[in-house]
Amino acid sequence: MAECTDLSISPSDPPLVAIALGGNVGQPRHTLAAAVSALQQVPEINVLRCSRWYRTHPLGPPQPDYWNGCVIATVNLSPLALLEHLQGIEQQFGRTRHQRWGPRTLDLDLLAVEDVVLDSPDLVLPHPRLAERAFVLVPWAALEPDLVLPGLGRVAQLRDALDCSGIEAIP
Ligand code: A4P
Ligand code: MG
Repeated sequence: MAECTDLSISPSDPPLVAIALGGNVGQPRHTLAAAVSALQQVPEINVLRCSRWYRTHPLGPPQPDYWNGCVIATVNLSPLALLEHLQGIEQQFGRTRHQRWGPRTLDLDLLAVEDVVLDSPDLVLPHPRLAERAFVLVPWAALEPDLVLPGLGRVAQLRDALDCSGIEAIP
């Protein structure tokens, strides 16, 4: 019988994940802080670090500026189960889906789960558009500049390849 010797992944060694937060409807300062609390209240999610918040020019149709940030956590859930929690929290904060890239109270995107590469109908990892998004990479690189993403490279290197002029840290 084959013996399993790879003990690198076990329930006591949950994977590190990065989650992007964004919103531009209502009171984003309050919503983003409350979303971090909601994440912390999920027993399987342990929030380790949260970036500061950034005011960012909107990508997509004309709409108000966004507030964006990033959270690093360990998570004892499958990536799909985590995505379901994120979508549940979005709904809790009144998120509705009218228009792609349109205004929203809260957007929680799963950026990466360790070095998992996934291409399923409901979940793509790393997040498929992260390398084009300065509003994602600026907060993330402040937390994990040296993280290497499969097929993409270092987070800070990805940030440095983009125009970050529309991103302003909120005091
Ligand atoms: N999905 C697949 N992979 C993932 C993943 N890794 N994380 C699927 C999250 N979701 C993932 O997402 C659409 C579907 O993608 C989900 O049903 C899920 O199964 P959504 O949140 O419903 O739609 P969305 O957010 O409108 O689409 P998308 O393409 O994720 O938009 P983005 O890229 O999030 O852009 N401007 C600024 N300044 N700041 C922003 O935060 N955000 C957007 C939305 C537009 N402009 C912005 C900002
Ligand atoms: Mg989204």
